[in-house]
Amino acid sequence: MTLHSNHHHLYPLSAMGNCVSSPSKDDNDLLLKKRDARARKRTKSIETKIRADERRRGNEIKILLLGAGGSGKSTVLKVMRLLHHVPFTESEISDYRALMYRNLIEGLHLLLDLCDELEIELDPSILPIAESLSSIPHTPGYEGNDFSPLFPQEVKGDALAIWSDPGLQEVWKRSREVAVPENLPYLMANIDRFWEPDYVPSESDILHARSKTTGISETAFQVRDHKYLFVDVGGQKSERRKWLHCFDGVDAILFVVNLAGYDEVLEEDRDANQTRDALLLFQSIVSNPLFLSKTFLLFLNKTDLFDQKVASGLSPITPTFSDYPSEDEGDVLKARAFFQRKFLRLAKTRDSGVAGPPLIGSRGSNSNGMIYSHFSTAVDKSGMRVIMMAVQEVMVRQLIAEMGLLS
Ligand SMILES: Nc1nc2c(ncn2[C@@H]2O[C@H](COP(=O)(O)OP(=O)(O)OP(=O)(O)O)[C@@H](O)[C@H]2O)c(=O)[nH]1
Ligand SMILES: [Mg+2]
Repeated sequence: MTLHSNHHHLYPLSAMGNCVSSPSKDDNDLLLKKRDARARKRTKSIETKIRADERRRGNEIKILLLGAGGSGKSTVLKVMRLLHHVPFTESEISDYRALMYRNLIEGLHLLLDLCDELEIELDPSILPIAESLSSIPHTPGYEGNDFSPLFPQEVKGDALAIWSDPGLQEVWKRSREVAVPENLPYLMANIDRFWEPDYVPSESDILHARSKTTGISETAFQVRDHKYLFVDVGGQKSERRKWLHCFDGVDAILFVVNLAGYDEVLEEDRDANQTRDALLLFQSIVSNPLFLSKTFLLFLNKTDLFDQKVASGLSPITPTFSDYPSEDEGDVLKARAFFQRKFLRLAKTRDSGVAGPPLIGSRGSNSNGMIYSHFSTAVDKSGMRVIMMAVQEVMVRQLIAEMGLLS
């Protein structure tokens, strides 16, 4: 994980502080301690500068992805991979096949559990099917060669029968109370394809597949003259304490928000509203002293789901955000702007480049970094192409500006 571990030659600097002669032993000790501390500080700042310089020479741009669990960080990375034609290996494709199955079965299992919890009754004729589906494993079987997961034929019929039950649809509508994977309608709509013997996941399937990130992973892309290093972390609460390990030497924070989470709870904490959690998280990151001079890219994501939700009139905003004007319920653009303002207000010391063509602020060495916000739909490759081009333009301009300052 550590990218630059070859700077040990700098440490003797701090030892130099010890070469002094002074009158009393106590004074001397104190003096030495102070000098040591100063020297250590100097060493650290030199190290940081050298590291930054080295990365500049390699034209490397390091972007840290942050945001709550399920907001879409890993999906942004997947779409980058598709946009830059980094092919998926045979084993990754086979993993995605199995993941589609797993997402589908886990999603249905969750809904069936919820039936009991919410005391919603299924049609009596469907009960034996529900019973048998509940007991099947999440993972498909494998037969013969390791790369072809086996999807049992009867599971598909059972899944379709359960999904069409009015009771289960009722549960689905109430599922935001417990956070059910929102890719389930997509999976059910495409179920026939998954069961074909020569099924290969499409790009869209890969973007819709859900797998929680644990730990920290780095992915590099070469885009013309620049190497983009994306650092992806898990966003669930238990993962957040690991974030600290990757705060060093980043050029920008890409903060992803599930915009559609305004009436949903966190998967790992049913008492917490997703948007409130995201606002608190964003506030703590954007005001972190380490990041004051960093560029922020704010992706207000899942705009597709958000727009549908707001326009449907079934998920009003005012019950959770009473400061939203009730006469604006159902107005997609006003609702988008409302939440965008909420996030940007937390970064008020920064200049903002809201949508539109990217702006570049004056950036002296102690000026605050810019914030650029985008409404994104990470599962939409062509929409993301435009956004990622704008991001790359901002980052390259920043690099050029910083190189001007360094030289
Ligand atoms: N409809 C829709 N689904 C999205 C969008 N962005 C992400 N998703 C889906 O949301 C789910 C979660 O996305 P991830 O990228 O895994 O989220 P994450 O932020 O990496 O989550 P953690 O790894 O747990 O922190 C996946 O099923 C994605 O397909 C979007 O813009 N629209
Ligand atoms: Mg992830």
